[in-house]
Amino acid sequence: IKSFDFSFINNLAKNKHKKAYQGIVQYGTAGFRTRATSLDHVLFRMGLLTVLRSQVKKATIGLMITASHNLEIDNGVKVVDPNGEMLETSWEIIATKLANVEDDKVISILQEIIKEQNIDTSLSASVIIGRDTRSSSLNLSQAAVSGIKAMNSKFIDVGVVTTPQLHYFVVSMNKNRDYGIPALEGYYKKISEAYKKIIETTINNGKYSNKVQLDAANGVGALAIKELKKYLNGALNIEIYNSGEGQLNYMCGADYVKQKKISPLNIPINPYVKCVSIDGDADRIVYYYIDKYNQFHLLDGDRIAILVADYLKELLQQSHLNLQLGLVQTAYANGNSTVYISDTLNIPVACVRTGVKYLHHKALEFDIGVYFESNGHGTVVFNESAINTIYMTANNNSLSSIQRKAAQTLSYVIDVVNQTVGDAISDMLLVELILHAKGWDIVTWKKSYSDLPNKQVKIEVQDRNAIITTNEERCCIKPKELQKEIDKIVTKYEKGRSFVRSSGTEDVVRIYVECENDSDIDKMAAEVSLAVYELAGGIGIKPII
Ligand code: G16
Repeated sequence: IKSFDFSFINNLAKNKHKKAYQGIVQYGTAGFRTRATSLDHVLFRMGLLTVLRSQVKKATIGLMITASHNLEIDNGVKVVDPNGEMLETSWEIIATKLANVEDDKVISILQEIIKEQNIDTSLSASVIIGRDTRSSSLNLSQAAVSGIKAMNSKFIDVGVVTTPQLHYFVVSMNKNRDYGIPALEGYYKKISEAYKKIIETTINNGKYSNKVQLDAANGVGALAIKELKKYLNGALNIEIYNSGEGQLNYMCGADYVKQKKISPLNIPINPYVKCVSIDGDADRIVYYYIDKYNQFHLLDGDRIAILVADYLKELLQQSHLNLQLGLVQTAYANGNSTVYISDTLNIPVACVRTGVKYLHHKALEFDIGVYFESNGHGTVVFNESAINTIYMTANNNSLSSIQRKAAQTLSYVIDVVNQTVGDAISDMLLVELILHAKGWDIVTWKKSYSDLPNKQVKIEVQDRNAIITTNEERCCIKPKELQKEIDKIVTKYEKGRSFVRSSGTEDVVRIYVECENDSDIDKMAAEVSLAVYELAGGIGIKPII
């Protein structure tokens, strides 16, 4: 093994970046995520690891410091693979091992990884690192840089960016600019130019209004949206709220709005005004509005997915393109949304476990794969041959103008979309251009189908790993008696469905329930919560039925 100064790395691991936290940290749904104060050694070690990953993949690897929807006190890191995907699962295990060993074992684990993965350590490596606006993020990024430098690797620190922007950087660095120019300017130009082109070519926009009230969760998305507005040049009228003056994700942001089904703090309550909330690192988005009776209406990831898939299907039909379109959801998707997609839209729909990494991979099986979690995390992926076919059709003068125009629009949609991962900003542009094309206001959009009443709650347990699920998380196999109990509860309610799973980003068990009658939903949620509390080692206040 050549080129690394292991005694120098060892010294850093044992002194400057020694473990300050003795508990286990796990690479969860979206990387490591826990209290920011426990993470310095994890970031240092992820700096070391990403250099090795870069040597294995012979490509640039990304490192994003964020705890996304979690509160300010937490932080975390997401590792981004060369194609903009989340870190490969087999390396999550390696990352967890490296993050948890004692300080004096760091070098031996590094050497083990190098041997097992057969890494040529003389190869040059490159890591790109970004961070969100949390007060802990700068120090943590410096810990990661310390690890990267100790491995003599090149790195680029792009500073404060959204998670999807970091993914964009990784892909554009690795794809030799085919995907985009690896600079923030390239990102904004790409999505805004394509957006403006589509808007300009649609004449009749019916009930559509280009005004959006946006809750930026007091996070990095506020900075990005302010920047985007310069490039949009008035093509979308975005009013930004929660732009950094308050606490990050506190009573605001996409997760809060989705879970609580209420408006966030500080957003003006004007009936029928289109509102959106994004989360702390701007990779999730939900829409909502208040009606004249002050009732709250949510349009979440399920509805965004349906809107997008329906629009793409229309464009494929108009352009006579025979490309396979499919949609991917998780168990959280509302039962009525799944029925609507398969029975009304006639689009194949697949279900995978929670985590965009799983949805992304499944979506790649289609020529055009739309994936969204109901929490608003998702995007569209187009495979290479679909992209080529679309471009060829758009430029084929022997075809009808309708055919060509639809293909042309599709080609712009490809550029609006950040295909690397769910991106609240590019998703918002996508939704807006579709609403504009259809001439819809938010109420018309909401009317396309009705959701089943549903609720999500969280329960604290002694050990969240006590819950083990199968069948894309729809069935709990451990603790043994829990699924039987859930089955008993759901049969009492018309169209009842429920599942439980341990969160990979918070120290809780998540519970989802849905049924036909709104009046039953709280009782059903309480019953399942109690079953989890009693059978899975609940702590804190016991749920009351
Ligand atoms: C992350 C993942 C999402 C997942 C969410 C919640 O989002 O990227 O795919 O839905 O966590 O995961 P869990 O239910 O396991 O806590 P984010 O926006 O927090 O990075």
